[in-house]
Amino acid sequence: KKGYVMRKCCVDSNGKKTPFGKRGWKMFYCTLRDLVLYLHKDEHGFRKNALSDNLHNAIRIHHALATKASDYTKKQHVFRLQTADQAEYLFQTSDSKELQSWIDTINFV
Ligand code: I3P
Repeated sequence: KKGYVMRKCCVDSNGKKTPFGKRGWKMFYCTLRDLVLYLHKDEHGFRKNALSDNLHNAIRIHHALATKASDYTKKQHVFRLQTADQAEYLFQTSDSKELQSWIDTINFV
């Protein structure tokens, strides 16, 4: 699965709240492959910058859980991703169909 999403970091992989200044929403072109969610700047950049992209913006989704973020009311079509290493992210998708599709893809790969 692939597509544009907005991402917000909430909790870092050390289990601590993401520091102020790093909790903004950022757009990425997201691809899911081999239990890793790769966040690229855009759909072209990810070939050229594959290595640096992958090092900095890869989220391992083995034993991760995606759930609708119904408690987050500032934006629509948002899901929460909790990873095995305690990190937590919010992802905004384009519509309710995409929301469910990302959740199912992440949870049932
Ligand atoms: C964050 C940015 C986010 C906001 C977050 C801010 O600032 O304004 O949009 O989250 O609020 O910290 P920065 O870009 O400097 O990191 P919301 O959109 O959810 O309000 P937060 O501190 O409550 O997470």
